Amino acid sequence: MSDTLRKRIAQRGPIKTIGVIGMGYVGIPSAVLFADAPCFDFVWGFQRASPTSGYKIDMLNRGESPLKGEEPDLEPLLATVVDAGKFRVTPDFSKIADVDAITLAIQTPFKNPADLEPDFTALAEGLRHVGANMAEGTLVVLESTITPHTTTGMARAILEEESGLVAGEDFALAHAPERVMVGRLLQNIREHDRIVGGIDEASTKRAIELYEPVLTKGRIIPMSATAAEVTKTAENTFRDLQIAAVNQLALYCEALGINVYDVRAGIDSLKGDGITRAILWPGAGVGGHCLTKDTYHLERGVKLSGDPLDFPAGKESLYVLARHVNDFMPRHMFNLTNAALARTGREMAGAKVAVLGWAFLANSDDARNTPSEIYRTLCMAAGAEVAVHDPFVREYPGVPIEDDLGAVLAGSDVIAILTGHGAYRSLDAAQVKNQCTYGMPVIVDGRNIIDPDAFIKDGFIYKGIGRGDKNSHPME
Ligand code: SAJ
Repeated sequence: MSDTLRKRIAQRGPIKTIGVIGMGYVGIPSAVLFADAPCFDFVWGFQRASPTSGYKIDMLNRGESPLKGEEPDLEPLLATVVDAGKFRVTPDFSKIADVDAITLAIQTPFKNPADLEPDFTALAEGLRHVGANMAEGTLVVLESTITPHTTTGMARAILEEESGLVAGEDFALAHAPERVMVGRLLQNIREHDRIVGGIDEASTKRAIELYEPVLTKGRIIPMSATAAEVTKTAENTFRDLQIAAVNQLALYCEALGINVYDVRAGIDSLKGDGITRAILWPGAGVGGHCLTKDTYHLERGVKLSGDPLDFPAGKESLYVLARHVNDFMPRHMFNLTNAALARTGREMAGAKVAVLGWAFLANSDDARNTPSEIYRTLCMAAGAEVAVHDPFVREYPGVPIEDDLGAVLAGSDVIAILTGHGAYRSLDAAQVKNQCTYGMPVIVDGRNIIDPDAFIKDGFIYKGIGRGDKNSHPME
C-alpha cells in the first residue's frame, strides 16, 4: 500500500464532499443517497449542458426527477436533499476541484453489436473532466459497466495524463459497478451487496468509506479493480448462459415432441444440500442493455489482457455460443410461424402478422435491444404486413406501436406473442378468433402465456417455444 497516498488521504480527512458525473438512472439515485447520508456534507451532480440532456440540470435543481417510470421514494428524497442544500447539479466541471470523491456513472453502449467495440467516448470525456480538475488525494470511482482492465488501463491513463498526478500515489482509483434495475433504483443501491475494487489497498479502503454509509441490507465485497470489472460483466454473462441453457433445452424438447415445462419442473425438483440447478425460463429471446453486451465486455477484456488463454483451439467461448443461442430465438419464432402457416398451405408473403409485445421485459416499457425487432424484420423481409401492440411502449424509432389490441388483432393471419406482458394472459381464444381473418389463424407463443388447448379447440394453429407436445397438434 502506498504511503504517499495514505498520507494524502489522511491530510484530506474523511470524505465530506462528493461529485457524481452522469445524471442518469445510476447517477441520480447514487447522488441522492450520498446527499442523504448524514456523514457527507454536500454532493455535486455533474451534467453536460447538451441539447439532449441539459434540461436535467434545472429539473433536478427544482427537486424533480427526469427519470421515466415509477421510482419509489426517489423524487421525495431528491426534493429533500435539494431543499436541504445538500445536492446541486451543475454543468461546471471545475467544481470537481472541491470534492473529496468523484464517481462516474456514464453509459457504455456498444457502437454496434457487430464489431463488439464498446463506445467509451462519453466515459473518456468524463474522465478528462476529472483529470483536468481534481486535486491531490481525491478518490475516483468508475460505476459504469466496463471491459476488464479499463480501470487500470484507459481510465488510469487519461486521469494521469490530464492531471499530471499518479494513481495510487496522488489519488485513489477504484471500480464499484452499479447493479440497479429500473423501478428499484434506491432499493437496489441500498440492499444489493456492493462490489468495491481499488487499484490498490488504499484505494479500496477509501472507496469502502464512500459506499458503506449508503448501504442498508447490502454489504461491501472488496476486491481488486479488475476482479470487480470481471464480477460485473460475468454476473450478467452467467445469467445469459443460464437462459441459453434452457432455450437450448426448449429446442430439444420441440424436436423430441415433449413439453419443456414438464422437464423444467422435473429438473427444478432436484433439491438438497449443495444441489442447485437454477433453471430459468425459455423464451422468444434476450433483450435489454445488460445481457446483450456484458458477455462481449468480458470476452474483450480477456482478449485485451495479453496473457495467453488456454482454451480449445478454434472454438468459440461457451459464453459467446450462449449469446448466439439467445439471439437465435426470435428467428426460431419466425421459423415456428412459417411452419404453422405451411400447415394450411399458406406462407409469410401477404400474411398479416400481429406482434404482441415490443418491450424486452414483461410489464415494462423498456424496449432496448428488443427481440421483437428481429422477429418483425424477418417477417417483413418475407413479405408479411406486421402490426405491433404493446401496453407500455408508446414509441420506437421507425416502428408504429398501437395500444389498441383489437386494432392490431383485426384481420390477422398470425398472432405472435413476443413479450410476456400480463395483459396477454387474458386473451380469450373465441374472441380473438372472431377478430382474425377467416379460416385457421396461427398463434405462436414465445413466452408460455396462453393455454394451447384453448386456442387449438377454437380452431387456431398453435406453436409454442418448447412445446413439442403441442406443436404438431391435430387440426380441429
Ligand atoms: N429472459 C428470459 N428468460 C429468463 C429471464 C430473462 O428469456 O428466465 C429474458 C427477458 O425476457 C429479457 C432478457 O432475458 O428479454 C433480460 O432479462 P433480465 O431479467 O435479465 O433483465 P435485465 O436485462 O434488465 O437484467 C438486469 C441485470 N441487472 C443489472 O445488470 C444491474 C441482471 O444482472 C439482473 O439479474 C436482472 O436485471 C434481474 O434479475 O432483474
